[in-house]
Amino acid sequence: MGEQPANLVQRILAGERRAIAHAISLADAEGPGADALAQLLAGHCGRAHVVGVTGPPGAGKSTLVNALIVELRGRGKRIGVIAVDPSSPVSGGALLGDRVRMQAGALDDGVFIRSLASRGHLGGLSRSTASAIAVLDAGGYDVVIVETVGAGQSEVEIATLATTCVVVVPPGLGDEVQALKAGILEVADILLVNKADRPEAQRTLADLNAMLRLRPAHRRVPLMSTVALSGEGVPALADAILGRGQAHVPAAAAQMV
Ligand SMILES: Nc1nc2c(ncn2[C@@H]2O[C@H](COP(=O)(O)OP(=O)(O)O)[C@@H](O)[C@H]2O)c(=O)[nH]1
Ligand SMILES: [Mg+2]
Repeated sequence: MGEQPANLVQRILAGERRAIAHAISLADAEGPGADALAQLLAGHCGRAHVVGVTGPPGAGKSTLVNALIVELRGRGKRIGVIAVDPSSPVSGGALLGDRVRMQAGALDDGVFIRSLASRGHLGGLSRSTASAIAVLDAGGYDVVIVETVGAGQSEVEIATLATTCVVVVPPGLGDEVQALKAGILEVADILLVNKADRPEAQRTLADLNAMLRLRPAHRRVPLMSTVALSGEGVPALADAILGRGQAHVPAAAAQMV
């Protein structure tokens, strides 16, 4: 890798952006250096709150992640983002440009965004995603957000990696909610209807609410709504996410690397 892994790890722990970027590239390439690095990093992980954001294409996940970055930066959190969906890249808040530009200095230092190609099995999170989470965790990012396209298996995988899994449901899914529900209910820590500005959103919220009420009380998860485009509902979502604290240490992140 052109540098001793132990040295690279020291630079990651010091929060050096170039070292973090390099380490994620190594992990992504799954080359010879990746395993050694992963082993060295494993002991420095488990501090970050890993937030999975999953759901069907077009639900507004990337837009929501942008809005969450702005909200969480405003609360002084350092944010790492891994987007396993190169089709709609997370921009770091371009959609909420003015608010972000006002804190551009802080943004540069406190936000690290990286897209990874989704490889391996269909829609799946690759092993390199777990490694990238570990790098950002060790690099001192308080919240690591992972955007993945919900496609069955990847939802289950993100649930094993994430402290908090937010399943984003677009309005108007109708019958599709029926099909989705088994999968999403198993993995969701927070169920979120985005695009709440759309008239069909009320119906979708009611459907999901009815579905949740059939569950035993201890298996009901919060049902929330947002307009990611305007930021409406995002502070409440951030409260709900952060309120879960370190619900569990994502040991899988350390083990899978
Ligand atoms: N009306 C409305 N459109 C939204 C909202 N959030 C995202 N969108 C739009 O939905 C489309 C898909 O958004 P994107 O974030 O790329 O979805 P992703 O595929 O789930 O990441 C884009 O055109 C967004 O501008 C919202 O809250 N309301
Ligand atoms: Mg996206």
